[in-house]
Amino acid sequence: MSRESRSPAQPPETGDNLEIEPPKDRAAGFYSIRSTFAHMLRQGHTLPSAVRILAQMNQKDGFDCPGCAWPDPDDRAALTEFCENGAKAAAWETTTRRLDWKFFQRYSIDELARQSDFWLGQQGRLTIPLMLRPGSRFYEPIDYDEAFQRIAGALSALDSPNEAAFYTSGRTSNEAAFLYQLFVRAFGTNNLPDCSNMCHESSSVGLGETVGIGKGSVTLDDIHQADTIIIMGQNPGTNHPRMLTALQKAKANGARIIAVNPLPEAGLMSFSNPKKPMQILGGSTRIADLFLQVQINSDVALLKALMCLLLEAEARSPGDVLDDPFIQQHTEGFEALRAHITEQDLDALIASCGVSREQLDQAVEIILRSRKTIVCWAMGLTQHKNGVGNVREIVNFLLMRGSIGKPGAGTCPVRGHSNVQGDRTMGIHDRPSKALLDRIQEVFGFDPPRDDGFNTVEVIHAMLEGRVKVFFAMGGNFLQAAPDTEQSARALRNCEMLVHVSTKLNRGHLIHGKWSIILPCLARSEADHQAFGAQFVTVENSMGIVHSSQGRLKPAHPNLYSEPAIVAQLAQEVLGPETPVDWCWLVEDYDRIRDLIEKTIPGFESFNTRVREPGGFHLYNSNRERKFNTKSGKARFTINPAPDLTIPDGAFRMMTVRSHDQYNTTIYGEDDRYRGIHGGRRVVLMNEDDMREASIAPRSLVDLENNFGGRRRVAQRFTAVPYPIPRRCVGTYFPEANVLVPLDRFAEGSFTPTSKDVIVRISPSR
Ligand SMILES: Nc1nc2c(c(=O)[nH]1)N[C@H]1C(S)=C(S)[C@@H](COP(=O)(O)OP(=O)(O)OC[C@H]3O[C@@H](n4cnc5c(=O)[nH]c(N)nc54)[C@H](O)[C@@H]3O)O[C@H]1N2
Ligand SMILES: Nc1nc2c(c(=O)[nH]1)N[C@H]1C(S)=C(S)[C@@H](COP(=O)(O)OP(=O)(O)OC[C@H]3O[C@@H](n4cnc5c(=O)[nH]c(N)nc54)[C@H](O)[C@@H]3O)O[C@H]1N2
Ligand code: SF4
Ligand SMILES: [Mo]
Repeated sequence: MSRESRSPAQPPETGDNLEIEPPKDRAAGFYSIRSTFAHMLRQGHTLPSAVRILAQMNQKDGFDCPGCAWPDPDDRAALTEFCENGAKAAAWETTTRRLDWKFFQRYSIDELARQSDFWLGQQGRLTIPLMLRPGSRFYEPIDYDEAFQRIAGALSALDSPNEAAFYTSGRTSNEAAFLYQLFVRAFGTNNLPDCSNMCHESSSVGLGETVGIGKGSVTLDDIHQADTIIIMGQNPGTNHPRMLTALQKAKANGARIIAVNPLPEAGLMSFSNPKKPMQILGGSTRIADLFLQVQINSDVALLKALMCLLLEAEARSPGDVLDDPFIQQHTEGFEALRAHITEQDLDALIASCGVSREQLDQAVEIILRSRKTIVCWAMGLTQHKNGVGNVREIVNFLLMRGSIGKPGAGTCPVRGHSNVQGDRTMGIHDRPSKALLDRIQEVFGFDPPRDDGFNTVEVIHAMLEGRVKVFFAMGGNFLQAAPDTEQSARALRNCEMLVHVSTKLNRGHLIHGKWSIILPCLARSEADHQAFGAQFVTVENSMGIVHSSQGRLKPAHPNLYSEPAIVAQLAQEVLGPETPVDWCWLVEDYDRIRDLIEKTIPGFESFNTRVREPGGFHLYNSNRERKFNTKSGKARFTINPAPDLTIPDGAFRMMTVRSHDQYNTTIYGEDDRYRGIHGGRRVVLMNEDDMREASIAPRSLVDLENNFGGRRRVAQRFTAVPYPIPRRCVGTYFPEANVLVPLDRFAEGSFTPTSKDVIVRISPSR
C-alpha cells in the first residue's frame, strides 16, 4: 500500500507490513537458492527458461553478470557461476514484461510518480523511444531518428559545448564507453560526470597519489593465498556475494579475517556456501576471526592505533615488524609518518573508534603473524569527508610491512557496478589525464577540450545555476543516486533537455526538463546484431581483468538499439561532416571499435585477439611489480589527520546503506533478510540505549532532519528499529534517505558525497 508522496522526486511511503526479527549471523544457504529462483519466476520465466538464462551468466562464452564487479574464478563451475543477487539482477533485466505505448497513454508522469520504486521497476522493459513535450504530462512515442535529431537540435542551440553534461552509470560496456567519451570530446566538453564520482572516486584519488595507479593491486589468487584479509566498510554478503566463496577458500588455506564495520553484517560473520550440499543443510564457514565494531568514520583512528601498536612492537623487536628493505627501496616519507604516529595519543584513538584495547591487541597479533596482508574496502570508507584520507591511511598501513606487490598481499578496493572500472579505463572522466587527451589528438586528429569538466556535485550546481542546460545520461538513475534529492530534482528540472538511455523505467524519468527523452536500449544479456553479425562487448572487473560478454537472449523488442549504436547515431547527427571517425561504420563490427581502443588506450595491445581467449586478459598493474608511477617513482607514506568526531548534543551520525533486496536505486523487494527487516525500507537502525535516552519507542515513527549549510532537509515517518549499532550512529537505506545527504559536504580531493556520514536529529514524528 502506498501513501501520497511529499514530492515526485522521492519514493512514496510504503512499509505498512513492516516486520522485524533479530539480524542473521550468517549469509547464503538454502534461502538464497530459493530466493534466486523466486525472482526469476516472478519475472515471468518458467523454471527451464530461468535455468537456461542463469546457466549463461559469467561463463566464458556467456554474458557478464550485470550485478557487481567481483571477478570470476578461472575454474568456473558449469551452470552455477553466480550468486543470489546476480540472479536478481539478471531476472530484473530479462523480465518477460514489456512497456508499450498503451502504458504511457494510460499513466501520466504524475500518476507514475505516486508509485513505489519497486512498482516502477516491475512494469517491464522499455521498448520504444519516448518524448515528453513542454507542458505535457504524458510521454509519447517517437522513433530513434527523430529523437537523435531533437537531441542534436538542443545541443547545437547551446552557446558552448560546456552547457551540456554527459553522465555514465557503470554498467556501460567498454565499446559504448569509448565511443561515448570520444563523441563528447569531439563535441567539445569534458563534462563527463559518472557514478564513480559518488562511489570509489576517493579510492582512485587516494591510490593514485600514493601508489601511482587508481586501481587495486590484488587478483583472486592473492585473496586465496593471503595470510590476513582485512575487510573495511564493505558488506560483501549482500553487495559482492561471490567474494564470500573466495574468502572461504582463503580460510581453507589458513587465512585470518578481520572485519571492520559498525554493523555485524551477516556475510562478514559466517557463510554457508549454497553450492556445497553439506552447507546448505546447516554447516557454515566462520568468516571473521575478529570483528571490530567501529564507530562510523573512525577508520583513520583505528588504522593509526594499529600502526602505533606495530611501531611499539618494532621497537621491542627491531627488524621483525617493519619491512625495512621495502621501505628503503620503494617508498618515501616513512620517517615523517613514524614521527606523526609516535605523537598520537593511543588512548584517545582507541576511545574514538570505540573498540576495546583487548580487541586491538588481538588484531595486532593477527597482523604480526601475517606475512601477506590484503585490505579490502568499499563505500564505508570512500563516502566520507576524509574518504581519500581513509584510503591513504590503508596504503600507509600496507606499505609499512611491504604488503603491496607480492603474492597474497595488496590493495583491494571492491568496485560496485560491473564495468565501472572499465568505463574509467576507456576515458569516462571529468578530469582526464593529459596523456589520454594527447593520445586522442594523435589518433583522431582533433584537439580535445583541455579544461576539467564537471563531476556529479559540480554538475548539479551548474544545472541549478543554468550553466548546464542539456543533461544526457548513459544509464543510471542520477536523480536518486545523487545527494540531496530535492536540490537534484530542482537542478534537473531547470534543464532545457534531459535524455536517459535506459533499460527500465525509474523515478529519474519522471522528473523532467523542458523536454525529456527516453532512449531504450538492449541489455547485456541480449543478442546484439549489427551489420557484420552477432557482436559481443567487453568489460573490466574489479581486479583489472578485461573479458568478453556475449548476450544471446532474444531482445526485449526487435527495434531496440544497442548502446554503441545509440552513441554512433547521435554522434553522426550532432557532429555531421566534421566528425573524426565514421561512427556508423564502426558499429557495424565492434572489432573496429576495439581496434581504436587498442590505438588509444595503453594496455590493449592485440585487443581483439587477447579478448577472445577464454576468460580474457589481465591489464598490466605496475603495483604488482612494485613499480609506483608517482613523481619520484616511489610509493608515498602520507599524513592524514584523524577527523574530529564530535557531534552536537542529541545529534546522530547517519550512514546510508544498501538492503539485500536492491541494486542501488533499483528495488527488488522490501526485505533485508540478513538484517531481519521485512516488508519496509523506511527504517532507521538505532542503538537501543540511544532510543531509550531519546524516549523513542521501538517501532515508533520518527522524523530525521538536518540543517547543513543553512538548508533544512527532512525525511519524515521512518520506523525506529533497535539494532546492534554503536551509540550515536544510525543507519538508513539509500535512496530513501538521500533527501538528507547534503550536496556540499563531500570528500576532500574526490568530491564524493558523504553518504556514510550525515549528521541528523531524530524526533518522534509529528
Ligand atoms: N546486491 C547489490 N550489489 C551491489 C550493489 C547493490 O546495491 N546491491 N551496489 C553495487 C555498488 S555500485 C557498489 S559501490 C557496491 C557497494 O558495496 P558496499 O560498500 O558493501 O555497500 P553499502 O551498503 O554502501 O555498505 C557499506 C558498508 O560499510 C559499512 N560502513 C558504513 N560506514 C562505515 C564506516 O565509517 N566505517 C566502516 N569501517 N564501515 C562503514 C556499512 O555498515 C556497510 O556494511 O556494491 C555493488 N554491488
Ligand atoms: N545516499 C547514498 N547515495 C548513493 C550511494 C550510497 O551508498 N548512499 N551510493 C552511490 C553509488 S556507490 C553509486 S555507484 C550510485 C549509483 O548510481 P547510478 O549508477 O546512477 O544508479 P543505478 O541505480 O545503478 O541505475 C539504475 C538504472 O540504470 C538503468 N540501467 C540498468 N541497466 C542498464 C543497461 O544495461 N544500460 C542502460 N543504458 N541503462 C541501464 C536502469 O534504467 C536503472 O533504473 O549511487 C550513489 N548514491
Ligand atoms: S558476486 Fe557480483 S558479479 Fe558475481 S554473480 Fe554475484 S552479483 Fe554477479
Ligand atoms: Mo557504486
